[in-house]
Amino acid sequence: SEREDLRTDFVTLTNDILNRQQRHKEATGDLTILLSAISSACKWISNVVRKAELMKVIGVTGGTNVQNENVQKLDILSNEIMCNLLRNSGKTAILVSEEDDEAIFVEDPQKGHYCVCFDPLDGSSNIDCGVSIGTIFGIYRVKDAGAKPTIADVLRPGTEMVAAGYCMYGSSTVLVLTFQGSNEVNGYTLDPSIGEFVLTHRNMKLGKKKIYSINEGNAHTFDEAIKGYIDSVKFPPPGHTGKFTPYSARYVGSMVADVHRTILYGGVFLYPGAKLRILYECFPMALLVEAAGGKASTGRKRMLDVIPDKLHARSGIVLGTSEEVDAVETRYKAMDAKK
Ligand code: P6P
Repeated sequence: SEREDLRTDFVTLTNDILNRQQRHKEATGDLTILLSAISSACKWISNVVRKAELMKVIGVTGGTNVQNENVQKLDILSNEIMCNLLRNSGKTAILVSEEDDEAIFVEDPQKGHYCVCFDPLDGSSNIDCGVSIGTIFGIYRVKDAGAKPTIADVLRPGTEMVAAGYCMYGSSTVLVLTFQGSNEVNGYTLDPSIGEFVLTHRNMKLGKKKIYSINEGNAHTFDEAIKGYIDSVKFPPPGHTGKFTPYSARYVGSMVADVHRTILYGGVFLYPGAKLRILYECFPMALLVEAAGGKASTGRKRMLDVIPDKLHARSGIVLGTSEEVDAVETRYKAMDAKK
Protein backbone atom coordinates (compact mmCIF):
# COMPACT_ATOMS: atom_id res chain seq x y z
CA SER A 1 0.00 0.00 0.00
CA GLU A 2 1.06 3.64 -0.33
CA ARG A 3 1.89 3.69 3.41
CA GLU A 4 4.68 1.04 3.07
CA ASP A 5 7.36 3.30 1.61
CA LEU A 6 6.58 6.46 3.56
CA ARG A 7 9.20 7.13 6.25
CA THR A 8 7.39 9.19 8.87
CA ASP A 9 9.83 9.14 11.77
CA PHE A 10 13.56 9.88 11.41
CA VAL A 11 16.53 11.88 12.68
CA THR A 12 18.79 13.68 10.21
CA LEU A 13 22.56 14.23 10.31
CA THR A 14 21.90 17.99 10.39
CA ASN A 15 19.63 17.54 13.39
CA ASP A 16 22.21 15.47 15.26
CA ILE A 17 25.05 17.91 14.54
CA LEU A 18 23.00 20.92 15.67
CA ASN A 19 21.89 19.13 18.85
CA ARG A 20 25.51 18.19 19.59
CA GLN A 21 26.54 21.83 19.11
CA GLN A 22 23.90 22.96 21.63
CA ARG A 23 25.15 20.39 24.16
CA HIS A 24 28.62 21.96 23.90
CA LYS A 25 28.00 25.40 25.39
CA GLU A 26 31.37 26.70 24.15
CA ALA A 27 30.58 25.65 20.58
CA THR A 28 30.57 28.55 18.09
CA GLY A 29 28.77 26.60 15.38
CA ASP A 30 31.87 26.59 13.15
CA LEU A 31 32.25 22.80 13.23
CA THR A 32 28.53 22.45 12.50
CA ILE A 33 28.92 24.57 9.37
CA LEU A 34 32.06 22.67 8.35
CA LEU A 35 30.38 19.27 8.73
CA SER A 36 27.39 20.55 6.80
CA ALA A 37 29.73 21.48 3.94
CA ILE A 38 31.32 18.01 4.04
CA SER A 39 27.91 16.31 3.95
CA SER A 40 26.88 18.46 0.97
CA ALA A 41 30.09 17.49 -0.87
CA CYS A 42 29.39 13.82 -0.14
CA LYS A 43 25.85 14.15 -1.54
CA TRP A 44 27.31 15.68 -4.73
CA ILE A 45 29.99 12.97 -5.04
CA SER A 46 27.39 10.25 -4.44
CA ASN A 47 25.23 11.66 -7.21
CA VAL A 48 28.12 11.77 -9.70
CA VAL A 49 29.58 8.38 -8.71
CA ARG A 50 26.24 6.70 -9.28
CA LYS A 51 25.89 8.21 -12.74
CA ALA A 52 29.56 7.69 -13.71
CA GLU A 53 29.02 4.63 -15.89
CA LEU A 54 26.11 6.32 -17.69
CA MET A 55 28.04 9.58 -17.99
CA LYS A 56 30.92 7.70 -19.58
CA VAL A 57 28.51 6.61 -22.27
CA ILE A 58 28.00 10.27 -23.14
CA GLY A 59 31.71 10.91 -22.42
CA VAL A 60 31.31 13.25 -19.46
CA THR A 61 33.25 11.48 -16.70
CA GLY A 62 36.34 9.35 -16.91
CA GLY A 63 37.88 8.07 -20.12
CA THR A 64 37.56 10.40 -23.12
CA ASN A 65 34.56 12.28 -24.43
CA VAL A 66 33.11 12.48 -27.93
CA GLN A 67 35.76 15.03 -28.94
CA ASN A 68 38.28 12.44 -27.74
CA GLU A 69 39.39 14.87 -24.99
CA ASN A 70 40.64 13.49 -21.72
CA VAL A 71 37.79 14.20 -19.32
CA GLN A 72 38.32 14.74 -15.61
CA LYS A 73 38.24 11.52 -13.65
CA LEU A 74 35.85 11.07 -10.75
CA ASP A 75 38.57 11.40 -8.14
CA ILE A 76 39.64 14.73 -9.63
CA LEU A 77 36.03 15.93 -9.74
CA SER A 78 35.48 14.71 -6.17
CA ASN A 79 38.58 16.58 -5.05
CA GLU A 80 37.34 19.76 -6.71
CA ILE A 81 33.94 19.60 -5.00
CA MET A 82 35.51 18.86 -1.61
CA CYS A 83 38.05 21.71 -1.90
CA ASN A 84 35.45 24.19 -3.13
CA LEU A 85 32.81 23.39 -0.52
CA LEU A 86 35.36 23.29 2.31
CA ARG A 87 36.80 26.65 1.22
CA ASN A 88 33.31 28.13 0.72
CA SER A 89 32.32 27.02 4.24
CA GLY A 90 34.56 29.82 5.54
CA LYS A 91 35.68 27.51 8.36
CA THR A 92 38.92 26.02 7.04
CA ALA A 93 42.51 27.18 7.34
CA ILE A 94 44.32 24.21 5.74
CA LEU A 95 43.18 21.52 3.32
CA VAL A 96 45.25 18.34 2.94
CA SER A 97 43.99 16.22 0.06
CA GLU A 98 45.25 12.88 -1.24
CA GLU A 99 45.03 14.49 -4.68
CA ASP A 100 47.27 17.49 -3.91
CA ASP A 101 51.00 17.18 -3.19
CA GLU A 102 51.02 20.42 -1.17
CA ALA A 103 48.69 21.59 1.58
CA ILE A 104 46.19 24.27 0.54
CA PHE A 105 46.24 27.34 2.82
CA VAL A 106 42.85 29.07 2.69
CA GLU A 107 43.11 32.88 2.46
CA ASP A 108 40.88 35.54 4.03
CA PRO A 109 37.97 36.20 3.92
CA GLN A 110 37.25 32.45 3.59
CA LYS A 111 39.82 31.40 6.20
CA GLY A 112 38.59 29.63 9.34
CA HIS A 113 40.07 27.59 12.20
CA TYR A 114 39.82 23.98 11.00
CA CYS A 115 42.22 21.79 9.02
CA VAL A 116 40.61 19.02 6.99
CA CYS A 117 42.67 16.03 5.82
CA PHE A 118 40.77 14.00 3.26
CA ASP A 119 40.83 11.43 0.51
CA PRO A 120 38.03 12.63 -1.77
CA LEU A 121 37.48 9.27 -3.44
CA ASP A 122 39.43 6.46 -1.81
CA GLY A 123 39.55 3.18 -3.67
CA SER A 124 38.79 4.96 -6.93
CA SER A 125 40.60 2.19 -8.87
CA ASN A 126 37.47 0.13 -8.07
CA ILE A 127 35.02 2.51 -9.74
CA ASP A 128 34.94 0.77 -13.12
CA CYS A 129 33.90 -2.56 -11.60
CA GLY A 130 31.20 -1.06 -9.40
CA VAL A 131 32.89 -1.83 -6.08
CA SER A 132 32.11 0.44 -3.10
CA ILE A 133 34.39 3.49 -2.76
CA GLY A 134 34.38 6.38 -0.32
CA THR A 135 35.38 9.78 0.96
CA ILE A 136 37.46 9.77 4.15
CA PHE A 137 38.08 12.86 6.31
CA GLY A 138 39.77 13.85 9.56
CA ILE A 139 39.51 17.30 11.15
CA TYR A 140 41.99 19.21 13.34
CA ARG A 141 41.39 22.63 14.89
CA VAL A 142 44.39 24.95 14.36
CA LYS A 143 46.66 25.02 17.41
CA ASP A 144 46.44 28.81 17.82
CA ALA A 145 43.53 30.70 16.23
CA GLY A 146 45.53 33.91 16.51
CA ALA A 147 48.60 32.60 14.69
CA LYS A 148 49.29 32.11 10.99
CA PRO A 149 48.39 28.48 10.12
CA THR A 150 51.39 26.30 9.27
CA ILE A 151 52.07 22.70 8.34
CA ALA A 152 52.61 22.07 12.08
CA ASP A 153 48.82 22.42 12.46
CA VAL A 154 48.40 19.09 10.64
CA LEU A 155 51.59 17.14 11.41
CA ARG A 156 50.10 16.07 14.74
CA PRO A 157 49.02 12.84 16.43
CA GLY A 158 45.60 11.51 15.53
CA THR A 159 44.56 11.93 19.15
CA GLU A 160 44.29 15.67 18.41
CA MET A 161 41.71 15.25 15.63
CA VAL A 162 38.37 16.76 16.77
CA ALA A 163 36.22 14.68 14.39
CA ALA A 164 36.57 12.05 11.66
CA GLY A 165 34.38 10.12 9.31
CA TYR A 166 33.81 8.56 5.93
CA CYS A 167 31.07 8.44 3.36
CA MET A 168 30.77 5.10 1.56
CA TYR A 169 29.23 5.00 -1.92
CA GLY A 170 28.03 1.39 -1.91
CA SER A 171 24.65 -0.29 -2.23
CA SER A 172 23.55 2.83 -0.37
CA THR A 173 25.40 6.03 0.54
CA VAL A 174 26.28 5.98 4.24
CA LEU A 175 28.07 8.75 6.14
CA VAL A 176 29.70 7.52 9.35
CA LEU A 177 30.95 10.10 11.86
CA THR A 178 32.54 10.36 15.29
CA PHE A 179 33.85 13.16 17.49
CA GLN A 180 37.02 12.99 19.60
CA GLY A 181 36.20 11.72 23.09
CA SER A 182 32.56 10.95 22.27
CA ASN A 183 32.99 7.15 22.12
CA GLU A 184 30.03 7.21 19.79
CA VAL A 185 29.97 6.40 16.08
CA ASN A 186 26.79 7.17 14.15
CA GLY A 187 25.86 6.18 10.60
CA TYR A 188 23.50 8.15 8.36
CA THR A 189 22.10 6.81 5.11
CA LEU A 190 21.40 9.23 2.25
CA ASP A 191 17.77 9.33 1.22
CA PRO A 192 18.25 10.75 -2.28
CA SER A 193 14.55 11.49 -2.62
CA ILE A 194 14.81 14.19 0.05
CA GLY A 195 18.59 14.78 -0.08
CA GLU A 196 19.00 14.12 3.64
CA PHE A 197 21.38 11.85 5.52
CA VAL A 198 18.99 9.95 7.80
CA LEU A 199 20.18 8.20 11.01
CA THR A 200 20.28 4.45 10.38
CA HIS A 201 23.10 3.24 12.65
CA ARG A 202 22.99 4.81 16.16
CA ASN A 203 26.10 4.17 18.33
CA MET A 204 27.82 1.60 16.11
CA LYS A 205 29.91 -0.99 18.02
CA LEU A 206 32.16 -3.62 16.49
CA GLY A 207 30.47 -6.92 15.71
CA LYS A 208 31.73 -10.30 16.90
CA LYS A 209 32.19 -12.23 13.64
CA LYS A 210 35.58 -13.87 13.06
CA ILE A 211 36.67 -12.26 9.79
CA TYR A 212 40.15 -11.32 8.61
CA SER A 213 40.76 -8.86 5.83
CA ILE A 214 44.16 -8.54 4.15
CA ASN A 215 45.56 -8.60 0.61
CA GLU A 216 47.21 -12.02 0.69
CA GLY A 217 48.75 -11.26 -2.69
CA ASN A 218 51.33 -9.36 -0.63
CA ALA A 219 52.13 -12.42 1.53
CA HIS A 220 55.71 -12.53 0.19
CA THR A 221 56.28 -9.19 1.97
CA PHE A 222 54.70 -10.16 5.31
CA ASP A 223 57.01 -10.19 8.33
CA GLU A 224 57.04 -13.03 10.86
CA ALA A 225 54.44 -11.40 13.10
CA ILE A 226 51.88 -10.96 10.31
CA LYS A 227 52.64 -14.37 8.82
CA GLY A 228 52.17 -15.99 12.23
CA TYR A 229 48.92 -14.14 12.88
CA ILE A 230 47.41 -14.93 9.47
CA ASP A 231 48.36 -18.62 9.86
CA SER A 232 46.69 -18.62 13.28
CA VAL A 233 43.32 -17.58 11.83
CA LYS A 234 43.50 -20.05 8.95
CA PHE A 235 45.00 -23.20 10.48
CA PRO A 236 44.68 -24.99 13.85
CA PRO A 237 47.69 -24.45 16.17
CA PRO A 238 50.30 -27.27 16.18
CA GLY A 239 49.07 -30.25 18.20
CA HIS A 240 45.51 -28.95 18.20
CA THR A 241 42.93 -31.73 18.38
CA GLY A 242 39.18 -31.41 17.99
CA LYS A 243 37.13 -28.93 15.96
CA PHE A 244 38.87 -25.86 14.50
CA THR A 245 36.83 -23.07 12.93
CA PRO A 246 38.93 -20.86 10.64
CA TYR A 247 38.06 -17.17 10.19
CA SER A 248 36.27 -16.04 7.05
CA ALA A 249 38.40 -14.11 4.55
CA ARG A 250 36.85 -10.90 3.23
CA TYR A 251 38.83 -8.33 1.23
CA VAL A 252 37.25 -5.64 -0.95
CA GLY A 253 40.39 -3.64 -1.66
CA SER A 254 38.60 -0.38 -0.85
CA MET A 255 39.47 0.76 2.66
CA VAL A 256 36.09 2.38 3.37
CA ALA A 257 34.26 -0.86 2.46
CA ASP A 258 36.65 -3.07 4.43
CA VAL A 259 36.52 -0.83 7.51
CA HIS A 260 32.73 -0.35 7.35
CA ARG A 261 32.28 -4.13 7.27
CA THR A 262 34.81 -4.58 10.10
CA ILE A 263 32.91 -2.12 12.31
CA LEU A 264 29.50 -3.63 11.54
CA TYR A 265 30.44 -7.33 11.53
CA GLY A 266 33.68 -7.45 13.56
CA GLY A 267 37.05 -9.07 12.84
CA VAL A 268 40.25 -7.42 11.74
CA PHE A 269 41.57 -5.42 8.77
CA LEU A 270 45.31 -5.37 8.16
CA TYR A 271 47.45 -3.47 5.69
CA PRO A 272 51.05 -4.22 6.74
CA GLY A 273 53.76 -2.14 5.13
CA ALA A 274 53.62 1.58 4.54
CA LYS A 275 50.90 1.99 1.91
CA LEU A 276 47.96 3.65 3.60
CA ARG A 277 48.29 7.35 4.31
CA ILE A 278 48.29 8.39 7.96
CA LEU A 279 46.44 11.71 7.88
CA TYR A 280 43.46 10.82 5.70
CA GLU A 281 43.19 7.02 5.81
CA CYS A 282 44.77 5.64 9.02
CA PHE A 283 43.88 8.36 11.54
CA PRO A 284 40.19 8.82 10.63
CA MET A 285 39.62 5.05 10.55
CA ALA A 286 41.52 4.62 13.83
CA LEU A 287 39.40 7.30 15.55
CA LEU A 288 36.21 5.63 14.30
CA VAL A 289 37.23 2.07 15.22
CA GLU A 290 38.34 3.10 18.73
CA ALA A 291 35.06 5.00 19.28
CA ALA A 292 33.22 1.86 18.10
CA GLY A 293 34.93 -0.15 20.85
CA GLY A 294 37.89 -1.56 18.90
CA LYS A 295 41.59 -0.78 18.45
CA ALA A 296 43.87 0.51 15.70
CA SER A 297 47.60 -0.07 15.74
CA THR A 298 50.69 0.12 13.57
CA GLY A 299 51.32 -3.38 14.94
CA ARG A 300 53.74 -1.97 17.50
CA LYS A 301 51.92 1.13 18.82
CA ARG A 302 48.51 2.84 18.99
CA MET A 303 47.86 4.30 15.54
CA LEU A 304 46.53 7.60 16.91
CA ASP A 305 49.78 8.24 18.83
CA VAL A 306 51.82 8.34 15.61
CA ILE A 307 53.09 11.79 14.57
CA PRO A 308 53.36 12.01 10.76
CA ASP A 309 56.58 13.66 9.57
CA LYS A 310 55.12 14.72 6.22
CA LEU A 311 51.70 15.32 4.70
CA HIS A 312 51.41 12.04 2.78
CA ALA A 313 53.31 9.90 5.29
CA ARG A 314 52.24 6.27 5.20
CA SER A 315 52.00 3.56 7.83
CA GLY A 316 51.12 -0.08 8.25
CA ILE A 317 47.80 -0.53 10.08
CA VAL A 318 45.89 -3.24 11.91
CA LEU A 319 42.38 -2.34 13.08
CA GLY A 320 39.36 -4.18 14.42
CA THR A 321 38.31 -5.88 17.62
CA SER A 322 40.70 -5.40 20.54
CA GLU A 323 41.20 -9.17 20.80
CA GLU A 324 42.53 -9.41 17.25
CA VAL A 325 44.66 -6.25 17.39
CA ASP A 326 46.15 -7.39 20.71
CA ALA A 327 47.00 -10.77 19.13
CA VAL A 328 48.96 -9.02 16.36
CA GLU A 329 50.73 -6.67 18.79
CA THR A 330 51.71 -9.66 20.96
CA ARG A 331 53.36 -11.25 17.94
CA TYR A 332 55.27 -8.04 17.15
CA LYS A 333 56.51 -7.85 20.75
CA ALA A 334 57.74 -11.48 20.53
CA MET A 335 59.36 -10.84 17.15
CA ASP A 336 61.11 -7.68 18.32
CA ALA A 337 62.25 -9.36 21.54
CA LYS A 338 64.24 -11.82 19.43
CA LYS A 339 66.22 -9.04 17.73
P1 P6P B 1 45.75 -3.10 -2.47
C1 P6P B 1 42.73 1.89 -2.44
O1 P6P B 1 43.61 2.12 -3.51
C2 P6P B 1 43.55 1.89 -1.14
O2 P6P B 1 44.19 3.11 -0.96
C3 P6P B 1 42.63 1.57 0.03
O3 P6P B 1 41.35 2.06 -0.16
C4 P6P B 1 42.66 0.06 0.09
O4 P6P B 1 42.49 -0.44 1.40
C5 P6P B 1 44.07 -0.27 -0.40
O5 P6P B 1 44.51 0.84 -1.19
C6 P6P B 1 44.05 -1.52 -1.25
O6 P6P B 1 45.40 -1.78 -1.61
O7 P6P B 1 47.25 -3.11 -2.50
O8 P6P B 1 45.19 -4.29 -1.71
O9 P6P B 1 45.09 -2.91 -3.80
